[in-house]
Amino acid sequence: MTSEDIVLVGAPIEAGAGRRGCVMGPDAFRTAGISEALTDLGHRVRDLGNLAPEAVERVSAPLAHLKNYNDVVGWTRSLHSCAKNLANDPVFPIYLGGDHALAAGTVTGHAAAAHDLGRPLFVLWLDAHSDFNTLESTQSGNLHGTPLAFAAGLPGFDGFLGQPLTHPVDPGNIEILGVRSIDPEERRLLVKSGVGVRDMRMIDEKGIGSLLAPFLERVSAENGLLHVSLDVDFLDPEIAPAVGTTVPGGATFREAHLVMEMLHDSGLVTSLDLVELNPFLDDRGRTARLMVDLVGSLFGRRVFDRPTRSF
Ligand SMILES: [Mn+2]
Repeated sequence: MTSEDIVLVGAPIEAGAGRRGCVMGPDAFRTAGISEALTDLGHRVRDLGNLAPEAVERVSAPLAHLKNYNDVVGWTRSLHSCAKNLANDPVFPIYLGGDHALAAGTVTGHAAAAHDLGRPLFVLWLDAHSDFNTLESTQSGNLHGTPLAFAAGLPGFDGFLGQPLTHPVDPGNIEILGVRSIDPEERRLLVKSGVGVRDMRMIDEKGIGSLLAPFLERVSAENGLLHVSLDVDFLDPEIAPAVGTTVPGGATFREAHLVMEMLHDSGLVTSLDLVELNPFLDDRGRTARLMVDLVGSLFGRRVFDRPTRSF
């Protein structure tokens, strides 16, 4: 596979979020020039258009407070199949969300494909939240708070694919970076599962680069595949207002680009989610453009390249 073949898959799901607007996300990424930005960097880009949720016969939610359960199940199934198929092609898929519930399908699809390839899948979750609630532990009932728990194989999610998840991601291969809002029960589940959690305080104390580097070394040492799931709310709301779940104190412009440049330099990333962009809340497209700029850094653009000057 060459990194030149990038496919864009729109997933206009908003059923997992607490407020409407993410349905416009894929088109906002397109309007912000995601294809052009990647093409300008020398990559070949194919936009597959928008996916639709699989039609599922009405399944009732296992618990009454879960919102839009049926819609999320349909999306999870179509995204799971799509991701599993794309992982077998020599392409780099970018999933344009849509809310973070889309990762229930993409991460598990890539995990299944990785198992068939005999390689471990690692997941870097860039997010203000850990999205590690189970169907029982979620207080809000918004399913975008649950995809990582599902992908890690926690119980209670058999309805998502209509069968038990055969190839969950090893929780020890998951790293959550930038988190600053975790529910008490989620925290307990994270600790018990052994997921890597690097919160903003650690970033302040150690620097984001020195937190990310050991994880990338481990992915490399174990010949892993690396799926990156980038939630808009990873970023500070001052620079990225277009998200329904803002939490103050997020990653800065410089920290976010450093992460993307380190990921590029590592050559390890094999698939990417861009989620929770809510264009209804944006300020003249600035969040969409920032997300596209970050994708540019992931694919080789150097924001902070300084030409050598002689004085
Ligand atoms: Mn999220």
